[in-house]
Amino acid sequence: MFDLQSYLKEKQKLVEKSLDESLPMGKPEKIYESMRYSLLAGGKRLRPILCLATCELMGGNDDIAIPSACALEMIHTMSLIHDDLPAMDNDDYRRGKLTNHKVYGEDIAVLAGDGLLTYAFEYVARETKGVPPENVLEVIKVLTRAVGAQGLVGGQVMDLECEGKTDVTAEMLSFIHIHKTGALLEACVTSGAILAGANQEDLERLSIYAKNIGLAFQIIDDILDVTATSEELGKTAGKDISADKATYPKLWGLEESKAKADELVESAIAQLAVYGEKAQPLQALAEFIVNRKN
Ligand code: GRG
Repeated sequence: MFDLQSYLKEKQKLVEKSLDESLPMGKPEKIYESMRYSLLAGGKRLRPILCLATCELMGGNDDIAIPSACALEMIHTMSLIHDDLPAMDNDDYRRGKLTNHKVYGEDIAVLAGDGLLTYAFEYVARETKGVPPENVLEVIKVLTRAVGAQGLVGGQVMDLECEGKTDVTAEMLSFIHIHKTGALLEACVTSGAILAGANQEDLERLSIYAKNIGLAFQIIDDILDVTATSEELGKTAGKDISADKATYPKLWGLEESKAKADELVESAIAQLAVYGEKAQPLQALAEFIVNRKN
């Protein structure tokens, strides 16, 4: 019987250690402190773990995937730092700690995000070992696509544009979620597969898995914003309502939103059937996404 809790614990330990080593202090100290403050602030480390799990499923190992796994967490962390800025969502808490700009000031927080984003790509290019260079290049392509206007940036802009609007449609909401959250989660899965040398058929199957869990992840995020406490979330709960955000619970209600997330996870898991028992970690991670409490 696959034990997700011990799997997560083991992989989280590896990710924490690798992240700590990936970004040693440098000069000027203030920027390194600020980057490390957010990068090492905890979090579920779901993105790096998805990359490691997919790489393993496709016949690779942690050693070849860990630089990309760390880079994915650097990119995710930068997006959280910028998302929390007063010009964006204006949050005081993240991962149970004061947000980066609350500790280091807005100027340094912007730069810490920029520093983490650029370093992520240096880190993949510099540290990936035992993978053909064309596959490393492909991973960099996948990551850049997930970050830019075709991914996180585009999703965030649409999110900002929809704030306070009463006529947001399901299509607009899906656009936000697919780009703002789904694109990076998809990149976690596909980069892990590419590093292991997966073929086109596997890549397409795993992309569908990832697209489904990506959307489910953000639906659950929206639900938790309504149902969980700030202590459970490590950030201010109820923020979507106070900021008049476009969310699934707002459009469909809580129950239908949860049903949609369950349906998406079921479709994701269906893609894994061909891999049998080997896919247990990816299956359990998909289930974790809808059952999580933060
Ligand atoms: C990428 C250049 C560039 C700019 C950033 C601010 C921004 C553009 C995009 C926002 C992206 C964002 C914050 C999306 C929300 C994703 C999300 C659901 C985050 C929560 O993820 P968890 O629950 O958090 O995995 P932990 O703390 O566990 O890692």
